[in-house]
Amino acid sequence: LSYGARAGLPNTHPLASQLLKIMEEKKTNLCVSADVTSSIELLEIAVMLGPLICVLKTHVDILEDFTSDVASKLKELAIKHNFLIFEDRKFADIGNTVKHQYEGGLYQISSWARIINAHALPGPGVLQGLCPVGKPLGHGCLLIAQMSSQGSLATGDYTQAVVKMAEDHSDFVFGFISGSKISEKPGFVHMTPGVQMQTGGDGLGQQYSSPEDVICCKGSDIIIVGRGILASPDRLKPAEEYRKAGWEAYLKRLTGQL
Ligand code: UP6
Repeated sequence: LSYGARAGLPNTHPLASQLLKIMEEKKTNLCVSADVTSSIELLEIAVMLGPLICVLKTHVDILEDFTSDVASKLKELAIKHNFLIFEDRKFADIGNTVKHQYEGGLYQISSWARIINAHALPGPGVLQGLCPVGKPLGHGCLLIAQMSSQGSLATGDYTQAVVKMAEDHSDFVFGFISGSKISEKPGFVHMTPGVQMQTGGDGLGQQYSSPEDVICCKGSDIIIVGRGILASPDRLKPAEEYRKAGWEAYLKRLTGQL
């Protein structure tokens, strides 16, 4: 099924629907991972790459100079360029703690990030803490079902248990962080990190697959690319190359030329 067709299915979460529509309209399944330490640089990335991406992923706690003004500007850019903001916070604590981490503290993540993610490790309590904060705001959560890092313990039965937890909480969970498609339910969106044109690793456990492999062979929906784009002095050119590679891999999958 095309992204657009999946957006219109009755069981698709409204946020997944919005995301799939953006992907179809902008012809992009690229999420840029804006792993920078300066707020100005983060905003520059959003301005420059906004038109090419469906999602901008942040790690707000690596910024050295975060203010609520940065979050407001990021929100404006997300509206202007039609992308969603994903704070890659990887919540992994008891419900009461993650609730505070999501809505409070220095970052007030729930006031600006449409998408967050969580580990399923603590059990459903992690979602019971996050959901009452995010759901009324129309936000959604991805569960981390697999990781790209070498030796990850999120495999096999664990991954299957995560799929079950997502299905049981599909009013708030709309997809997964995973290396491949792990649920047959077309409303769930799969996002995959560890993507570069050059496969290999980074010497710190990261392992890379190509856009073609991730989208076409493994059946994921969105490629998450950080250093593959950020390491280049001219970020626009590699971003467009990744957008094109991801989109062509999707078209190839759709037309069955595997
Ligand atoms: N990320 C992974 N692997 C996972 C989950 N998340 O790499 O299993 C995140 C990292 C980083 C980005 O925290 O922000 O995706 C990947 O960046 P890179 O493309 O520069 O390796």
